[in-house]
Amino acid sequence: MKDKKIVLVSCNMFVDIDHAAKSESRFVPEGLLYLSTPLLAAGFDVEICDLAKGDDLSQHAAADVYGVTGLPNQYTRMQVVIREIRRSHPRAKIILGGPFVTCALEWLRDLLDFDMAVVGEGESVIVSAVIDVLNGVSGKKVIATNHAVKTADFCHPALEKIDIRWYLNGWHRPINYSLPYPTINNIVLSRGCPRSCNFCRQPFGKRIRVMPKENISYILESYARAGAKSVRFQDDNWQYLGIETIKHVLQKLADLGLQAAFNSRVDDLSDKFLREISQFNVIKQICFGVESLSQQSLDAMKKGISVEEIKRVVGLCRKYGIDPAFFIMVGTPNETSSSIETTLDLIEVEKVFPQCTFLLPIPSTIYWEDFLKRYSVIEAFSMSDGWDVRQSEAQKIFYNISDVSDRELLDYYSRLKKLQNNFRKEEECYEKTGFGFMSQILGKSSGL
Ligand code: B12
Ligand code: SF4
Repeated sequence: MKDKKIVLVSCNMFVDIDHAAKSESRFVPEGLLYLSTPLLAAGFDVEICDLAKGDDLSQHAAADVYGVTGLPNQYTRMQVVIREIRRSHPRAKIILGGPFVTCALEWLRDLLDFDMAVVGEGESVIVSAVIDVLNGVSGKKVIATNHAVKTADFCHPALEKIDIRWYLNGWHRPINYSLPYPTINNIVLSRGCPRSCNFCRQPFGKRIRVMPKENISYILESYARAGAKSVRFQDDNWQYLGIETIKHVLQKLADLGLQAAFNSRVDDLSDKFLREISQFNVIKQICFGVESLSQQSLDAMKKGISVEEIKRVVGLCRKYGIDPAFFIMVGTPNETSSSIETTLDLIEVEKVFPQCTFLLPIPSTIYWEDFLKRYSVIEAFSMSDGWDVRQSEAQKIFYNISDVSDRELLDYYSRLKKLQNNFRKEEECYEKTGFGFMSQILGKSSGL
């Protein structure tokens, strides 16, 4: 088994793209790096193929096993990758995993061609899964890991398997205006969320687990050594890390000269906490999963927060010199013309960065069940691919459960996008050489 080659594939994604400069934001394939570590320790030859980077599957010599990951709007791209593997390497085995597979296997099982699928965290089972498929196990076998990684079992991500500098040289996302360039756009230090917002299907279960401090130091030191000036933590809620770990992270950031942003719920953020963290002078922005400023919407989505709390955290952040940013979902249930205007007013007056997307029904949520009353599973998956771009191009909302018309939601979305421009800074330092690749992606995206 030791001479076997495993290629881990991440599908490409369209997140923030600077069409004028022909550059795109870049995201480290973190999940695949955590899978690589046990595979390398078991003696396998491991390669990462990141299609967002312009990697071509054909550049990777034939592998014995391909592991393929994806997000819920990558169905079409996963399908293309799987077909390509089956065509060019018919004897190779395919293992699927990742957030999309974890919430949608029930529907993907009949639609995608694979040998084995892993539901949940992959690092504790990937070696045995690979050995099983190499020994001939097939037939779409499913392994459910039940959120198996315990704090003590967290391994280091195999950062040596990627060119970190490439990930640093992408377009500085508009939301990164508070952070110095270059930025690592995604680091996750914790797993699990005990809440139950009904639009969400985070893949790590309800039990919170936080990485050991030593692992965190390794990750931050590696990125700083590669030239990062800032990092964006993507934990669902940074409060879950606990104050001891948070202080360790803040001290490490200060020692390494890194600045940072993190995500938080509004109800968990106290004045005392902000006072403590602001003493380290490294946190420049906090992003809040606000979704909507309609209390009716928030209640319908079981978000468990109030409009007053949202307004409160904006003031708190300003008090401590930290920029607040909002994640907004366009088209939430019960959204009205008046709540849209309230949201836009607050964002404009308080100068809050609005990161926005149309509400996407995620498989296994009540919205997905409802979406499937209107479309077939294949239609629903295909529509999700390029979700925002396709709706803007079609000037049609694919899933409108708000109390306003499609036209009003499209107008709301474009007004939020325009407000983002107020934060835009001219960056001359990012790579603009991705022309061939970008035009290829953009061509594909407009043809979707
Ligand atoms: C960072 C992040 C992003 C980054 C992308 C980072 C990246 N390189 O993938 C950005 C900002 C681009 C992003 C965008 C989106 N995201 Co996002 N994102 C996250 C976030 C916050 C962390 C993901 C992460 O890095 N986790 C850490 C790594 C270690 O975990 P992991 O990748 O899941 O990998 C583990 C397992 O999944 C598994 N695994 C992964 N791959 C494979 C492959 C194999 C073969 C195997 C065996 C196992 C396996 O093992 C890994 C180790 O345990 C999660 C929230 C969360 N709690 O997960 C949301 C999340 C994944 N995103 C989500 C969504 C919906 C989106 C968007 C579709 C939002 C939108 N409407 O536009 C877009 C899609 C972008 C696109 N495709 O064009 C949802 C997905 C829901 C679901 N269950 O599928 C999540 C869970 C947020 C949520 N709570 O709803 N996202
Ligand atoms: S939206 Fe955030 S707080 Fe709500 S369940 Fe998902 S990860 Fe947890």
